[in-house]
Amino acid sequence: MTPTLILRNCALVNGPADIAIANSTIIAIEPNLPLTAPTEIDVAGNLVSPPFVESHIHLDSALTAGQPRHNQSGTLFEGIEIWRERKQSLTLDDIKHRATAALKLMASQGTLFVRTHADVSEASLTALQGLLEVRDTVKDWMTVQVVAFPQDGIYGGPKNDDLMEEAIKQGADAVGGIPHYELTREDGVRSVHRIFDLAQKYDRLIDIHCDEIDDDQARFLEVVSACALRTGLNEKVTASHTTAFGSYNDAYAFKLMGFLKRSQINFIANPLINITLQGRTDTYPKRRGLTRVKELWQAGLNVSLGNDCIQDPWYGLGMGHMLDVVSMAVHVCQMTGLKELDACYDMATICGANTLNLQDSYGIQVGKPANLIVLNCPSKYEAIRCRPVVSHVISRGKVLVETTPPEVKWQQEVG
Ligand code: 17E
Ligand code: FE2
Repeated sequence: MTPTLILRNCALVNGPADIAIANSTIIAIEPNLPLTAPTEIDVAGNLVSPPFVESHIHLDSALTAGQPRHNQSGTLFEGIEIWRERKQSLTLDDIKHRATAALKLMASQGTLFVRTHADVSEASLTALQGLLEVRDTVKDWMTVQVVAFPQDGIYGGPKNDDLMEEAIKQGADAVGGIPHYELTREDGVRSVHRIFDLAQKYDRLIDIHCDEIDDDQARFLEVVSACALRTGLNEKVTASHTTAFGSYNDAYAFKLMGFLKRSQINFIANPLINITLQGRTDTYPKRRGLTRVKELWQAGLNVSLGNDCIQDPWYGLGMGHMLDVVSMAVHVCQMTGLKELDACYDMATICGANTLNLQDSYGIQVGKPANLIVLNCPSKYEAIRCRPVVSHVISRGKVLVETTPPEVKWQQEVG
């Protein structure tokens, strides 16, 4: 096969190499490749990485901050109230326009795999239909998974359960949930069982907003883990947020960790949002409100990262950049050792692909689809420290975006 694109002088995790691509597939990776291609890019020793994976975002509410008002308390619950008002006026065009703008921003920063939640507790299912359409429209340059997410609870309204099932029939990739926001603990447990029944009936993945609260009594994670173990769905299951895990007593956390290792479910932390929304009812000392990322990683469990929000009722800031998320994880989870820094970078790449169950088609290996990014720095460590420009985004074997790093020009002799 003759290459269509060659990247020269790449810094890869296993050392320097050239990468040859034919159409949309990686066909060779070795130093000083004796091949030529119509397009060759010298990346000059910069880091070439698999693309970032955004494993948790809400594209239906992205770019709506301030509509109809800003979140003053900074709590999850005020965010849900504001979104309940905003979602009354959703249209397909509104959703598609904002979701596409957010995806383009994310792709330009090196993210090519995204899992988004779509609120399905809104009677017209407009958010879901808009995001399913977007998933299809962008598929030649971006992979999107859509989770049917019942923001107001599966049992929070009389129609919500039926709406969930309808959303899955219409093509959602994963079944979502929010047990800590169901009206009672019993409803929360029942909702988890319902999610697993639906996932089995329609053969879908599971991604549950689980225990997103500082309440040390929020214990739906053990229910999710037990259901994963009993159904054998294991790595098809993801627990998002699990911030209460940061507040559990150590004896319970220790026991739970053993169960989690048996169930092999995935975890997603959203450090920017968790550090912002949680701890709001504390005085001092104020909790960090993040799940036990370092300990889950040390236990060998798959942990990935997400932005959760880009300018929405829960978080008025946000650029959808995965290196912002990685940096926050490093700081809040105190993962500053060299191996820990590397692990946090992996949480935004390969671990995200694991969460999305895409690992077979993800990564820089011969025979895999040619999706990769070039960062303007030599290593993962420098990527976290310097937050470099992603100079090239290559999707399906073609250059999708190029960004020229800024040039600093001193106008005076100093020093
Ligand atoms: N909805 C929710 O329940 N939790 C969140 N963090 C966001 C939306 C962003
Ligand atoms: Fe979320």
